[in-house]
Amino acid sequence: MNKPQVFDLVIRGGTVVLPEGPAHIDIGVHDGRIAALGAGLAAGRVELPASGRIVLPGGVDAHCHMDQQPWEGRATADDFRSGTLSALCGGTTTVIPFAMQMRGQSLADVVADYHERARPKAYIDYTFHLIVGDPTPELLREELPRLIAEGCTSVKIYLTYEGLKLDDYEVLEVLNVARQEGAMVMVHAENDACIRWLTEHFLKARKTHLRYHVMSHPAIGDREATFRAISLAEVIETPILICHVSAAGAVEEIRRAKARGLPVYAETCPQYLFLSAEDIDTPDLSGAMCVCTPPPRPRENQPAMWRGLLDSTLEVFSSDHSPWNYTDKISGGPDTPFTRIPNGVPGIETRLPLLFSAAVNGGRMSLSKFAELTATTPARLYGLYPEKGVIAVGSDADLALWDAEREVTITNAMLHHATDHTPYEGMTVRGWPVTTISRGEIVWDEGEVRSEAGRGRFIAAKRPFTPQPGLPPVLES
Ligand code: DUC
Ligand code: ZN
Repeated sequence: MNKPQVFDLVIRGGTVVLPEGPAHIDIGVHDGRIAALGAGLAAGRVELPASGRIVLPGGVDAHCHMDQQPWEGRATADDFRSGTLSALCGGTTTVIPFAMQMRGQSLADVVADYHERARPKAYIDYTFHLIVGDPTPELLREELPRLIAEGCTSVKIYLTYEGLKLDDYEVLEVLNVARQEGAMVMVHAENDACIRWLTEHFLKARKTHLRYHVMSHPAIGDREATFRAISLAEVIETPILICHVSAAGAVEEIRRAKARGLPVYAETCPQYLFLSAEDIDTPDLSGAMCVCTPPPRPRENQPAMWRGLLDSTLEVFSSDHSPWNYTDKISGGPDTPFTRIPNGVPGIETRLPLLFSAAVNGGRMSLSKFAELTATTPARLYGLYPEKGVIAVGSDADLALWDAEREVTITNAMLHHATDHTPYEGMTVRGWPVTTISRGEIVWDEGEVRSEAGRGRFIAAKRPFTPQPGLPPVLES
């Protein structure tokens, strides 16, 4: 990239988190990209002083839900306007929500509709994961390869959930297309029969309290489903990523698979580090704020999640932002049974500050590791790197300036999502993103939104893996 005569923007004198470590340098921006990195850069048309600030790559939130189809008549609170606004106020500059196909729907229609929903409203850049809930022969043969070629290069599948779950045969079919197309397959790995059997058992016994949500989604079921997903991917010889890993047993299966050299990747989310099963088991219904699947596990499970993050068994840290209103969660009144509570917690704006405070300021994690988990690795695994996820010459100028010392007590009132609660209400964190820059534009600065809905762009993701012609060699012989 040629150095321009005058930069559009110079971010001056911050501690800039490069892949090799932090450096005290300036960042010169031209045409929305990083044009130069170095000390003493020439003046820019706009100068942004950053001394005392940590400059991180803008976050890539690779698992978040917004404006998804209603669940039992209840719509998510966030559309692309409030969802992406909340993201950028929390230091995130790229989001990857889900275009969700359920049984009987055309995935191509769902994706076309999702583009219409996102285009006029998104504040920041985005691409889509494809949820395949109905892998018909036509979808596998035509739609899926076409949508992957058009820039949605990751596919999510479910091993549970009515209307979405695939059986093992269907999983193999999707994995095989992904292998041939060089796409990533993300798996929601819970054991469906366990969940259904236990749920029925509890309901028959009139055990409807929230705590039975946790008990009907046992961690051993996640471990089994994780091992099964890994095994099916091994048959097809294709990479997979296990989503929202919640429990020690699943972490162990992933660690073992990696040790065997399998291309298995994994993600965890704030709710498995900062919430626990005890938060759900409340005498009133307030525990519904923490109901999601897989559920947060007993508190003693949390150290295993931290170990998984720190030793890179879990290499992606996403929000799984699922913006259900609390009022909708408990719309069945004081006796709302656990089965009637929409699953999911909001967290797109709090994802990065929660981790920064506990991990970086807590002395567990370097700044470079934080950048890797929250931006660089998700960008790589989902075909957005090096445009997104890294501070490097030529990359998009997607950046967040952090005040590492700022203490903030989280309240729902200060957040920018449209959801009526946060499960992190009252938690105090140290470290907050005070300025966010998207493609060289300052979009959030010291509490002020300086951006418009609709400026975000769809990013056609590259194929993260090399397409493999034909069957895996072991099946050919
Ligand atoms: N679990 C999911 O799998 N997706 C959305 C929310 C949730 O809790
Ligand atoms: Zn999700």
